[in-house]
Amino acid sequence: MRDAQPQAIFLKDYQQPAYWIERTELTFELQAEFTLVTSQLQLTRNDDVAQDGSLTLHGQELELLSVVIDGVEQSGDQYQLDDESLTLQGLAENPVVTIKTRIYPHKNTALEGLYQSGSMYCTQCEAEGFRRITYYLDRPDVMSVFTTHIIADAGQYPVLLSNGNLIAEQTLANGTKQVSWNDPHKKPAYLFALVAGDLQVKEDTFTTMSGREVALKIFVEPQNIDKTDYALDALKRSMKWDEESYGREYDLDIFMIVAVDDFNMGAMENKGLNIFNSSCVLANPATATDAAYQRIEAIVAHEYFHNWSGNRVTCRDWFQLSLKEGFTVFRDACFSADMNSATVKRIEDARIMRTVQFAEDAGPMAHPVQPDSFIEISNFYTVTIYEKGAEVVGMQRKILGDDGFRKGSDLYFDRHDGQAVTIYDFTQAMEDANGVDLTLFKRWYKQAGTPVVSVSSEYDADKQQLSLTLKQRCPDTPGQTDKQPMWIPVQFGLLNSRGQDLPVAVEPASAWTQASQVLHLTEAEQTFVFSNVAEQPVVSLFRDFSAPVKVEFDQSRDELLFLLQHDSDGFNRWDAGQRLMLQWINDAMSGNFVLDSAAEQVLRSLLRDEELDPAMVAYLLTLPSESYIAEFSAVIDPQAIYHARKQVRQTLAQALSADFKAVYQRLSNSATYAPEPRQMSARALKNLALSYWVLTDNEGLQQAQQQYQQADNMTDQMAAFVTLINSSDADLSEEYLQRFYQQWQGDVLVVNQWLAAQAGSSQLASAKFISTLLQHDAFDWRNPNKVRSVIGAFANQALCHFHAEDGSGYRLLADAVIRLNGSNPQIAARLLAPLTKWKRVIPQQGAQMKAELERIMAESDLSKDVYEVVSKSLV
Ligand code: B3K
Ligand code: ZN
Repeated sequence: MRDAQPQAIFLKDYQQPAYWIERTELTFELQAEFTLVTSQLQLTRNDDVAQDGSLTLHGQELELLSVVIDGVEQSGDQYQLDDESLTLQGLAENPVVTIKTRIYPHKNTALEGLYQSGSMYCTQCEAEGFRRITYYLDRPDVMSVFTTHIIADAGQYPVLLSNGNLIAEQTLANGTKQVSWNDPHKKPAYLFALVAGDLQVKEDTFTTMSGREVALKIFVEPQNIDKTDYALDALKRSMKWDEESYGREYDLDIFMIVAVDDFNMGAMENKGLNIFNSSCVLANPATATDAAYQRIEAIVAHEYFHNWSGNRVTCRDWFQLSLKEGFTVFRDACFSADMNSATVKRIEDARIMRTVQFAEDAGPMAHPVQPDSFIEISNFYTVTIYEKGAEVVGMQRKILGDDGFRKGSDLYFDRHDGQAVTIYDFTQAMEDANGVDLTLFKRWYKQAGTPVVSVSSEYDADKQQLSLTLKQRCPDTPGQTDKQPMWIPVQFGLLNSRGQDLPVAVEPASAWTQASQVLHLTEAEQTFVFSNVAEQPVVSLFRDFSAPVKVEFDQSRDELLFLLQHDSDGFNRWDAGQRLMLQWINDAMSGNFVLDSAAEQVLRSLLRDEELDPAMVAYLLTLPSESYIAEFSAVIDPQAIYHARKQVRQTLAQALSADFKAVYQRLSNSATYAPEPRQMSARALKNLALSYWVLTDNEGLQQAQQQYQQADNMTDQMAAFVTLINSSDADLSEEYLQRFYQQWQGDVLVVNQWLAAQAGSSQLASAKFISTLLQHDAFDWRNPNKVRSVIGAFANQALCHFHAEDGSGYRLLADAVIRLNGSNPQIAARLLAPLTKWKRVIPQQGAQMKAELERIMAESDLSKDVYEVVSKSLV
């Protein structure tokens, strides 16, 4: 264990800085062994805070070469230096400070600050990476105009990029090149970016709503130039969508994207120069699956949308992270819903909330959307900040209506353009634009944990009245007890016996928004009375996943089947089916699962319904995943879940085998592949049908081999590959593992999919198998994508192996975390999540998980990142 325990930082301690930085001029000299950084800062004293003429700048892993204040070089006794800061003294009101540092990008394995990815240089500065480049006020409320000069070898690094507009470019006599960029928009340092490399560019233009032409450029390594079309198209659609949906126009004359292979996250919204993990931007039909295309569309949009929600209006401090992330995820989700199927998108979002976010809420790292404290901010780029934050924005739209929400967002952007603000500035704009009081609603930002709503209903045939009683509670979470009731929007409908929605009138009328069919649950317990209800209806609650809550509502299997067939809300059709399937899986766990014929008929009719969106049918026929089932279990028994799910899956495959085969055949066609919604939807169902078909019929397996050989696209090839390697025929599995690698070993992104497919396989991925995979030439501990493809896929998907009874899976994960703790702490901490659930897993397994956490805790030199997650998990 480390000697000094890392300290928490608290929201309540926020203070403005002693100085603002008006202008920042940076010069980077990229040399083979190191980089020299000269930073000239024009400071202005902040008269709003008490002054003593000193200023503490952040800095980490820097070699300080010199400090000059207003032309006077400072001697070592004129400033204080430690591992994390540089404190200057005796500053005037508007001093100019020039600081020189030396840094070592090629030794930077944490991938924060300036580092090398393959043959190129790139940066990642959010949240606190800029302090690894130079001493600075590395906090988001300090916004500055940046000018950047880059000097590098002209042959090796012909492309030199930074934020804003190119203002000068020259080749110097000694074979070096110098370029200068200026970004006229004030921004925090976390949005700074620099790229240097021998890159090719794909170019296009976009004409904004006011008629300005913007140059669009995607820079990639030469071998990837044929993988840029889709991202460029998604970018143009995003730019247009943001103009139409939010009235937001792009504000520079150039927008650049760069693809890099070594990247901790998906992508980064640096002003005018987005940097992307190559897996989130590069695609062509032969190498990328439909899912990858959809991911690219969403992430390109997300980073672009940040230009307003994040860059123009930024966060005052990192406790406000969800201000930009929750809002931007909400915006990209609406964009994806508009580009594809809104219902399917909602199902996908709910699956993530219910598996990953609800799990986070129920674990030791549970935190509010606006946290009160953190040890390491990198640990707070979570599903709670992002996805729950997006749900909280979405609930405001449900409450205010689409038009009211747009008025609120217009006011927010206009009022705070160029500012660094808080989450409550966002809600204030919503309140002011609509004349509503969201005081109660704001509890969603401060209370951690997933609220539970329990429902009872009573129908009085004589009075033709239905009463619905809703009670809410929210479990204790670390540091938070006795939660207050939340404002929960409950979108609902009542179905008559023909499956149609009944018109309703609700009492109390004040708790009901008729236009959006939303009940407002704001108290611990409320009863809503519906009158003129001519027959006993089937109740459909939380349509469209209108609030991120758990629901306890004891509806019969017949009612669930009815909703699955008839609900006018597609989301709730799916939800009813999942609730039913969870019951089957529970039946299977207690050894008495039988598929009744009514359910079988309904599933069959769904498969035969050609009017339904095929992607929707695919979701309706997909069993809850093992992690989804785990979240609905009081105590998690991973082996029992695995076997029960497998049994139900096999039973469905058998009962519906002829239909799966027919669906497969109906949807197989020879149209040229295109990553467009209709085709993607058809492929989703076709490949789901194949995955069932192979379970019962040798013919299915042969078809999978044929599909593998004939596929002209990765979606079909990968779907066939996954079924083949998971077949019970070990020789067949091995044969296809080899064949796939032989074909694709030259394409790193495809090889990563190959790694993930086997590492996440319940059939293959024992800890021993994974250990062998870690020795493969295709694996590299320094590359986060590869670590995620192997260790991440293993610990999050191959649950029966991760939770092997002998503890080998836990040991493997802990070894990986210990190994990565030194080289890439962010990735190490992220990988840990599955172990943190130990208290919820059956005791004999949980104890072994805990022992591995203790082993990690006993390591010396734990990073802040890993220390925070492990120490909080062991409380
Ligand atoms: N804002 C970045 C996340 C950076 C995370 C740094 N640890 C990507 C995004 O959410 O758009
Ligand atoms: Zn984001």
